Formats: sequence, C-alpha cells, structure tokens
Amino acid sequence: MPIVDSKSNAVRKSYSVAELIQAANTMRGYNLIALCAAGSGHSGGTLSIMDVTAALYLHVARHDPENPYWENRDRIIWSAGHKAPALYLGLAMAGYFPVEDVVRLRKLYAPYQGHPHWLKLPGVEISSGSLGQGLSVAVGICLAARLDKKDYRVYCITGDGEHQEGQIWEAIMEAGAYKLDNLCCILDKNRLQIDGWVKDVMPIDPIAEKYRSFGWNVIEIDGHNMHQILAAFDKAAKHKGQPTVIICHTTKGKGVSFMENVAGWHGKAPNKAEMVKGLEELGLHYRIDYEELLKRAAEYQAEATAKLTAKVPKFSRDYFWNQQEKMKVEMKATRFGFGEALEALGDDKRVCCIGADISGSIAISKFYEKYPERMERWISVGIAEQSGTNVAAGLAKEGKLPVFGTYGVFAAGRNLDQLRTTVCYGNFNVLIAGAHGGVSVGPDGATHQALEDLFQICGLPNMHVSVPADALETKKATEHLLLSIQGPKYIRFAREATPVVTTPDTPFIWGMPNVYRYRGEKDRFLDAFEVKTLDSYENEGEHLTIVACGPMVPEALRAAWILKEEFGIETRVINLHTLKSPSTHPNETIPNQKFLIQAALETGVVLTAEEHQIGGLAHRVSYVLHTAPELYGRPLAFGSVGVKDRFGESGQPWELMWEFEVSAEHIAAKAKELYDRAKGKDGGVKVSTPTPKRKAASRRKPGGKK
Ligand SMILES: Cc1ncc(C[n+]2csc(CCOP(=O)(O)OP(=O)(O)O)c2C)c(N)n1
Repeated sequence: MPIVDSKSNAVRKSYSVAELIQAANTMRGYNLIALCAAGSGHSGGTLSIMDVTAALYLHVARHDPENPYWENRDRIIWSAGHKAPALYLGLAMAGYFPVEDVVRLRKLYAPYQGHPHWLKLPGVEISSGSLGQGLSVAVGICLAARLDKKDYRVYCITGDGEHQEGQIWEAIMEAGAYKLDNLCCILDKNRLQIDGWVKDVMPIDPIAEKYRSFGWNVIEIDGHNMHQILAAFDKAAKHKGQPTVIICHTTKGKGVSFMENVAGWHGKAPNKAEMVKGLEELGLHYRIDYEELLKRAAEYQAEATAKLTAKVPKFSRDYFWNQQEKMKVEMKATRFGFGEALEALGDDKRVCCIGADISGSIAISKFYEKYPERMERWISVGIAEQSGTNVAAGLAKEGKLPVFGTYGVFAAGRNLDQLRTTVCYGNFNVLIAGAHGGVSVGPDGATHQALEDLFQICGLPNMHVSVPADALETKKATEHLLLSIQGPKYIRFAREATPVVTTPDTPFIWGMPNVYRYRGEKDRFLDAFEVKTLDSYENEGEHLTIVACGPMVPEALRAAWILKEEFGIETRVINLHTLKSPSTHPNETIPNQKFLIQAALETGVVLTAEEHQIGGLAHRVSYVLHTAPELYGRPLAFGSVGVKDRFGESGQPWELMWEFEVSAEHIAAKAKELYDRAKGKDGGVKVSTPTPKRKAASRRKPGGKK
C-alpha cells in the first residue's frame, strides 16, 4: 500500500520499481550532503539500509504525511537509531517536510537530532539510539493493535551488531510466543559493526535458524534488490500466525566505493571532497545543487549561533580558551588518558579488558593496539553491556583485574542492576569506565550524553568513583584505581578535547582534593595557577569557593580568571577528583570532606560545577556541608552549576556547554550572583559590558573531531 490520504484512502503518490530505485539513489546523495554539512554521523549503516527505507516509506507502509498521527498508519520503528539520517530521508521523500531540511542534521535546535526523537519530529515513531530497545517497543505496539482490533502493521529496523544485545532476544521470544503476524523485523545484515566484522566481534549466525527456533517466519533477500525487497514485504504481510523477519543481505556504505565494507566509515561523515566524489559515483553531482544545500546549512547554523550567543553571559573581553595572546592551553580529551594508562599497565597479566564495540572511541583499544600478545586478555562481548559487566565480575572473582568500558549512558545505566546486585553487592574488583560524560559529547545528542551516571553510580554501596580533571589526571586516576583500589570502581571521562590543567608533577593523591589559586595572567594558562593538595593549603581569605570535578575543573579555573579580572573576586577552586571511596575513607560522603567544610567556613560562599544533571556533585557537597556541625547556624551561600533537569540535544560540543549553561561564563556569572547576594547586595549579575570583543559566532570549538 503506497502513501495514502487518511481521510479518503485515496493514493497520494505511487512509485514504480524504477522510481523506487531512483529515489533510493537520490536519498543516498542527500544523505552524504546532510552528513557532510553536519560534520559527523553514520555513513555506512545509512547507506546499507537506504533501499529498504525507500521501499518502506514510498511504497510498502500505509501512512499519510499530512496526518502523521493517523491512528491506522503502519508504524516504522527504528531500533537502530544511529541510522537516523535514512529515517529523515524516508520521511522527507514521502512528503513530511522538504528534503532540503535534512541539511540541518545534528545542528543545535533542529528536530533532526543525531539519534531520532519522536517528540521533536512528526513521523518519527520512537526516540532511539540505545541499541536493542526498539523491537520490544514494536512488540508492545503490535499487542496494542491486537487489543484495539486494528490492522496496521509494525516494521522494526535493526542491525546485525545490534542483535548482540540480550534484549533483542527477549523481544524475539515474546513476538514468537504471541504469534505477532502484524510484526515485521528488518535485519540490515551488512556484516560490519564499529569494531570490525560482526563475526569477529561476536558472531550472531546462524541467525535465520535462531529466528526460526523462536517461532518466526524467515525471509532472506538481497537488501539492495528492489524487486526482492518488495516481494519480501508482500510475503511478510500475507504470512499468518507468525512474525516475520526479513534478513537483508546488504553492503555497509553501499553506493560509495570508498565507503563500502570499510568499518571506519561506520560513524564518520564525508568531508566536502569525499561528498562530491560520492555524489559523482551516484551520478548525482549535476542533479543535486549541493553548494546551495551547504549554503542553506551554513545559514541555519548562523541563525542558531546568533540565538545561542545572545544568551551567554558577556564580559569586557573574550575569555574563551586560547583566544588571547596569553593564557594558552593544550587541549586533549580525557579519554586518551584512560587509554594511555591501560597501554602502560597492560603487561600485568591480571589485567583483562572487555570491549563492547566502541573500543577506539573510548580508547580502551590502546590496551591491545600495539601489543598482539595481549589479545588473549582482550574479551570482545559485542554490544552487550549487561553481560559484559558480569563477565567482568566473573573475571574479578577469579583474581583478574577486569576493565569494562563503554559510553557512560550504557556503562552506568544499561547495566545498573548488574552493577548493583552482582558487582557492588558482591564487592568485586571491577573497573568500569564511563566514557562520553556530559553534553560536550556533542552532535550524537541526548541518547549518548551521560548526564545521570553519577546518580546511578554514586548511589551504589561499595563503589569507588573518580572524575578526573584532564587527560593526565585521568591517566593517574586509572592507574590508581586499577592497581591500588580493591572493589568496584567507576571512572568518568569525556569525549571532547579539554584543557590540560595538570603536569606530571601536579600532586594526585587518591581521596585528597587539589586546590587551585589564580595568581595572574601568564603565557601558559597552567602557570597562572598555584596548585596544592587541600590538606596543605592555608586560608587566603578568598571570597568564594568553587568545587568542580572532571573537565569542569578547567572551566572553573577559567571562571576564577574571569572573576578576578572582571570583578576582583578571589576564588578557591577545588578539584574533587575523588568523589567516593568507601574502602579508603569509610563513613565519609566525600573523602576528606573536612576540607570542604573548612572552605565553606572560610569563604562562606560555595558553588559546585558539574557537567551532569545538577546533583551528581552538588547533592554530595551540599549534604556534607549541611550536615556538618561546624556549619550549624553559620551563613552559607550555596549554588550549583550543571544541567537543569533536561535531556541533552545535538549540537557542537561548545554550543552545548553554553546552551546547557555549564561553561566558565555561566560559572562566573553564577558565582558573582551568589557572592553579591551573600554580601547583601541586590542579586543579579552585574557584568561590565554586554558587548563582546569578538563575535561569539566566530568562536571555534577546541580540539578535533572524533
Ligand atoms: C546500547 C548501545 N551500545 C552501544 C552503542 C554504540 N553504537 C552505535 S552503532 C553501534 C554498532 C551497531 O552495529 P550494527 O547494529 O551492525 O549497525 P550498522 O553496522 O548497520 O550501522 C554501536 C556499538 C549504542 N548506540 N547503544
């Protein structure tokens, strides 16, 4: 059934097979342009699913672009949320919105999020991006259709790597048991995932037999042959008493020679030259005006930037990283410090690293990259965070030093019960790495930005938690956790390159915060601060204290610089790299919390700064201060900078730091407000001038792309 008018049931537009083939080709072209304009995104898997997408949205599914919420529409569920650009193109070609709009992909405030969000874009059926969840939703929708006696069909798009998730198999079992013949699962079997070939990462075959044994009707086709695709959908619709899976044999990167069958193109966007080459290969370089589309993308970006910068607190000059003659700083992502520690310690035969298919991205691959002899201690579990966590527990039980790492959203959330009951209750010596902490993850959007992991993790008894300030400190913290801390442990780090604010000589004492004092502008940002451990610090009568962790420490330092230069305010910045350490500091909410209490007593104003929902850090510090007898009856102005109970969204890392109000500019403004209120002045931030020296629009994010 093609696209219909939901009121009259008349066909709005029908496509011949030749037209569908052509549409899929055109969609591939727009896909490349959208990805290029975004500067990031998933090329390989969007190209492999494009023929099926064209068939579904333009011919197979019954839906009405003019009435996206029509109750009788067929539902198309994208469990593989990273293929979002293909979904957007399916909708655009069907008429939900102009196809040119997809060049706003992954841009701030646009509905075309890095991973789809159904509350932002009509036509998107669910929000996805955490793999393995969509098929269960599809089962639920099928059951609802049955209860409501509706005859719509439900299509669910999945990947082959995604079939490593246990939840997929729970859903497959349910659909088989309930004989959901209104369900059609599409498996994009392009044989690749992020870490390489599916058969090497964690084989899923014989997949057809597995589905059959769970009570499914199985159809296998060439997923790029439009005749076979249409025939398969037709057969699936006619098959009664069982759900159907269409196993589509496809090529990752299909249609662009240099992307085909190359794992590296999984999560990479083409640059302009690559895009043009791709368009040439698709025969589209004269047919689609890509220059005009890129111009459109740039215009949209300029609008978004203007809207954003209007909201950012302004000062008499631009204090952004490396924008001045002096105060230069090196940028390096904290995740690399984690990788370097594993590289350095990997010869210890007890160390085993467990991979969950994003090894390069979180740098855990440094454990084995140059050391083939370590491969026997590299355990790839595939996209299986729950099992991977407990595999680590098993290894720890037998005396190994296991490290399990993935994005923080999946390393702390997906496996929370496994962490709680097996790892923490059993008090196993497992190191969990939560990568991609915070909104600065950028264009992947909400589903990939860990903003709640400290709530999840710090709430677990026995768990040790470290959030180091920069790449170097991440290396030191990883080494310490791995070799010197016995018990469950979590290290949080980030994706984006952030300032290096320590040296090899900077003290790193587990459980002992460092204090930073701004001493005046220097050529190097690092030299502008004096650093000491908090126990060796003597009160200088500062006006306020900022307590920060992770890459928010450099932001807090930049805020201290702003506060001094703009308002003469002296700040004590505390780097709380150890958030929790029950084995070394029992009965303390925060290790060595007496020094925090002392800082509160001495300055009277405390501001916390975290790239997390407010509370991961703030609630812990607040609890310490508000239960300290030393502070009973004493005035204390307490404030917090962090994400304010919102999900993240797509955008460039530094755009999001501003949009979510977690930049140094926001810390400085909040600190000034707190300080004024504490001193009895009227509230509000009295910044010196609203005119920035240089247009914030021209600010560039530091560091490179993934
Ligand atoms: C729960 C979860 N773990 C990890 C990821 C990160 N991730 C995104 S895509 C991907 C690989 C998916 O492979 P596959 O299903 O084969 O998709 P395709 O190759 O077709 O793009 C991974 C691991 C995620 N999005 N969700």
